[in-house]
Amino acid sequence: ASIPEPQREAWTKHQVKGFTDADGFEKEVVRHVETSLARSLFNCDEGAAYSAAALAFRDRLITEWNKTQQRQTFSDTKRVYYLSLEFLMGRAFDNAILNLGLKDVAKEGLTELGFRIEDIIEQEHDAALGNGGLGRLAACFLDSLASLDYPAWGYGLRYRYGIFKQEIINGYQVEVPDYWLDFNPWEFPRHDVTVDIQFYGSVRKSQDENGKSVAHWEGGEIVTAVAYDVPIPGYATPSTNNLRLWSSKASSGEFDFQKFNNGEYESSVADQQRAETISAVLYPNDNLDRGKELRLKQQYFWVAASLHDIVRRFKKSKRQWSEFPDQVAIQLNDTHPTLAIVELQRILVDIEGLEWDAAWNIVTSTFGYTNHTVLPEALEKWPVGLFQHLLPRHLQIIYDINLFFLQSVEKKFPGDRDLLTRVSIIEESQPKMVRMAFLAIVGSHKVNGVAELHSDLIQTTIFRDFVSIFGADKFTNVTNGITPRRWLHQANPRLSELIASKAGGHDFLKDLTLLNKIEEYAGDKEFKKEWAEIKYANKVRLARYIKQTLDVTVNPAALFDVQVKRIHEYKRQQLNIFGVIHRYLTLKAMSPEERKKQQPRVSIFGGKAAPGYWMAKQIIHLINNVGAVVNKDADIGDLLKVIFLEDYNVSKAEMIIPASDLSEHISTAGTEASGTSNMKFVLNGGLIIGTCDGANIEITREIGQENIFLFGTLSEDVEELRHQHTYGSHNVDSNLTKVFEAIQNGTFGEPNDFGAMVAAVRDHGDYYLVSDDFQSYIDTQNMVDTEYRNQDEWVTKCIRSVARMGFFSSDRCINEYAEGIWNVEPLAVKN
Ligand code: T68
Repeated sequence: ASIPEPQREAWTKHQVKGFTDADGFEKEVVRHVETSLARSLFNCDEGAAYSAAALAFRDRLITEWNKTQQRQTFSDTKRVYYLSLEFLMGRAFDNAILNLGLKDVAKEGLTELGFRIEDIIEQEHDAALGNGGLGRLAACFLDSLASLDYPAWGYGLRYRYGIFKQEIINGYQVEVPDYWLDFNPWEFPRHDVTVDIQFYGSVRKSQDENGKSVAHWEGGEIVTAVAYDVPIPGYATPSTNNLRLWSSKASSGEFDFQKFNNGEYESSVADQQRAETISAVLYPNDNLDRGKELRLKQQYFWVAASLHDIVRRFKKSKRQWSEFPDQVAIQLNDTHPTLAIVELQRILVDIEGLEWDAAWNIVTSTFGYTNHTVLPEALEKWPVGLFQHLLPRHLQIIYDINLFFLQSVEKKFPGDRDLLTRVSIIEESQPKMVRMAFLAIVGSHKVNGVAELHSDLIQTTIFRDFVSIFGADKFTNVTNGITPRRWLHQANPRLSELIASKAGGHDFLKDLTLLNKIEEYAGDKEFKKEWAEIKYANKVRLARYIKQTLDVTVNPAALFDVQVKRIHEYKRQQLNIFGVIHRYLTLKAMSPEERKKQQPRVSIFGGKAAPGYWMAKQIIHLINNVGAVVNKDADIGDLLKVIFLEDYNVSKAEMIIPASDLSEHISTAGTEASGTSNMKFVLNGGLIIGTCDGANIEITREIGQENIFLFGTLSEDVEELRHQHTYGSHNVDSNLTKVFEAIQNGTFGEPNDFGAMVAAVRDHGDYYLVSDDFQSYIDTQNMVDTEYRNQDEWVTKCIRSVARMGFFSSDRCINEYAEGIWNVEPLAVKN
């Protein structure tokens, strides 16, 4: 309903312009304090100042957001929809200020109002709707999509509780719920944008006037999805995209009214609570599928609401259905949204009345699927019985998709029964299971891995048969990237300025390959001095934080060795802590004179364990116990400190990463699909110790092997070694044996606590090859010590590495998706 022409004058006259200077910003902050918050200068604490400043910037974003959406609607071009169950956004305030180019304005304004901008930024609660790399990748992609002016929407779930907060109590992880919605100025509830989502019920078949069979999904229950919109500002562009998150609530159908009127008040409230449960909590597992019914409900709820929204928008254009793939590209972030394939086929066939084949053509041209793991325990499978119960019509459609698919396979490879069994979307197990990755492959036109090694591995192992069936062209690689706005400009402002001073301004933040301009300063004395000063200052800040939170004093001049990521056996934090124990034992065995010659080190760990992952929790416990012993050992002093930072999250990453000298990316080769923090650490002037895994390989190619510390078994040798462990003899490395002896004689607390960790290596086949890689890990760490002593050469290596990191921008990555998978173009902004 738009305003008639004669009345538009008043609208134009009062159009919101938005502040551009400190004075204008201050005026808006004061207005929000006095009206939105109903407070005054007499009771404005930092929390209130944050709220008001955030509201002021939100207003700024919204005017641009509105214009961007209008521009996209009028231009009628193809849009990208990024479906992800996780968006690990972190804080929005600082990011909004920087992307709008108003940091100086905000700083000056807040100072004049009596606050320090750093303190105000710290008030914000992280938006933590994700577990780890997969969720953070989605957040970096949104930043790049907006910054590059692509017409794109994210679709996700508005969890009431994000990833749990981690507390460490007596060395153990304790989980605390993360209720984050008390005050969230970054979301706009759209109570008028709702979709009713059906669950359960049954399917009735009828015949239409032409004798065609039509399916009717009837009965069951309805839950309503409500849209919440989050503006996503691009950097140095007015483009502001939308992230739409769905929240569940009870449907307000007649049903509930009746109950209410009949006096069944309690049961009506119970219905409401049950409905709200769907979007209540993020599942806290990364790289693990636990097959819970509520998870499948979340997936369908979110996918069905999103598709309804997308289809509704398409229908407004009055185009033919065959043009759908010209208007819409949908990317599936892992298999979690795979039901979207089935849901679109259902909409087209059951509701819009298209023929199966015509519909299926549209579906497969629309979707792309990104795989993030080869770990078997992470590949999603759902029991057929659960589907039958929850989504009876979808199960029928899956069976039909599978039937036609298997028929095409039989035609191409006649008589190969084994092949049919291997590739069937339905696994003929007890109970039968739906294999979601296979469904995603069959229903998409492109399948990609997230780094070269990973993309090769999926094509030669888990999806090999599909390469012979569909041809190699369907499979591709898009190596992950990160946004330099958050991970350099925001997290490390001083380094960003220093680079800008030599790279011809801040253009490198839009075209990261321009970093190569700093390479000529890798030997420049003055530049190196400033570079080293910035690193030192970042380490001082982290040291201060460690003192405040853990009451441990660390020397900022020591080598800061950091491993921060989700705790997982495949990521091998156990290898790291065993290495630390070996270092401790070695130092203890030295004479005081010898010790004086050693390189001081601070080993810093951080990361959450999934609440049900017992072994990961034991690893955290061991790290903390080792710290408790080592950190108070007077023989050791500054030579070694062991720190476990509580509750690692995005905003802590922004402080930790710029303070690292060395970071660890030491997964068993072939297990880490890509890794993205490896890129963040190098971009911030830290070096890497790592295995030949994931994106480490391409980082090495870009920065040069002289600038990275690689060690360990190669991916192609892993299988053979595992086979030997199981069927041959398995001798544990002798240095590792000494580490185990120290653990077992009680040096680090109750030995029984760590029995299973030791046994996993010694007695149960050492699946992750910790023993095989131990000696080369230790040797490589010793090389690090030696090289770190030559600070001059070390700093040069860091500068050269940063200069060569241009490839790892998520902008490059998004452009590859746009060209190779989505076939979409940016929508230029005319002024
Ligand atoms: C990560 N995957 C990969 N999964 O482990 C990492 N899993 O190598 C890669 O860089 C990153 O994805 C981005 O491609 C995850 O983070 C999960 O968090 C996850 C969540 C739910 C279920 C399964």
